[in-house]
Amino acid sequence: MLIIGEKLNSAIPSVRQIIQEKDAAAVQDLAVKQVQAGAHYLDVNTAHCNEIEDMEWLVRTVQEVTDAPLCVDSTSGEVIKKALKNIKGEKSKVIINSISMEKNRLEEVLPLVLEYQCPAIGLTADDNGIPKTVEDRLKITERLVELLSKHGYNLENLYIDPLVLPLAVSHTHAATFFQCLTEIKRLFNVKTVSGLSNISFNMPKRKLINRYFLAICMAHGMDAAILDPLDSKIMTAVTTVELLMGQDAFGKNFLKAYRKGLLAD
Ligand code: THG
Repeated sequence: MLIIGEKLNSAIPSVRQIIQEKDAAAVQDLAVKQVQAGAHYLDVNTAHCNEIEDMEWLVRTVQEVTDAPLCVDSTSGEVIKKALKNIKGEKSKVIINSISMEKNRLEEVLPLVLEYQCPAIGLTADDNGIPKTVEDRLKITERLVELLSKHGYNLENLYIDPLVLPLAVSHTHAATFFQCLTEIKRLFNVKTVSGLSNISFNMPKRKLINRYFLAICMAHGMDAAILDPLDSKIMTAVTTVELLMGQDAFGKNFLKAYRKGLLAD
């Protein structure tokens, strides 16, 4: 599974502070540690700061210490454009997080996805918000898939995020999400992705819930997750589920992690 490290996000108060203070060493430490812990991509988000200027600084600062590709997390076309301008290597490796069927994203962000032919996360939302039912989320997925393929976009680069809603709001929200994962793969054969934390909002033992949620998502074929790779228990869950699902030939990765002392009980 593709791991997108979530730590460089200005929604986290301590991270917001180091971005505002332009503490390059602290940002670079978080970047390097996430990659060492197994992140394939680093999510970058400055929405809670001076979004445009701070995105430019963050992208430049992170790239000084790692070649890991970035997942640019913003609703604004201007911000994503600024991030892409400052990418050192292949711009077509950047994951654009995100597009959706919302008018502003179609006008501002979709043209960038098409121009750079980047991988992109497509949210199942439109100007009416996040639909409640599986059917309505599949309808938005269909509209996104049709629109992108009409413009010649390679659908292998599309990650649909069916948007998880809190269990505390409805006890069926996780089950709905799992159904979306299955159906998106079956009907459109595109990849899927999710952030984890929303599921446990307003519940105790959030990390515990997030971890089991991730394991069930993986069992439903989820291709990527935005998570905290510095949480050794969640990374242990990823390694163990991949082993159990037959995705780890000869248990090589599991045994390697075991020998390095990385597996938490
Ligand atoms: N889908 C898409 N993009 C997203 C999300 C999504 N971007 C933002 C968010 N959801 C994913 N990113 C974060 C970043 C940080 C935290 C949660 C989600 C967070 N971190 C705490 C910390 O690091 O201190 C706690 C981590 C933990 O408890 O494990 O809260 O859904 N497309």
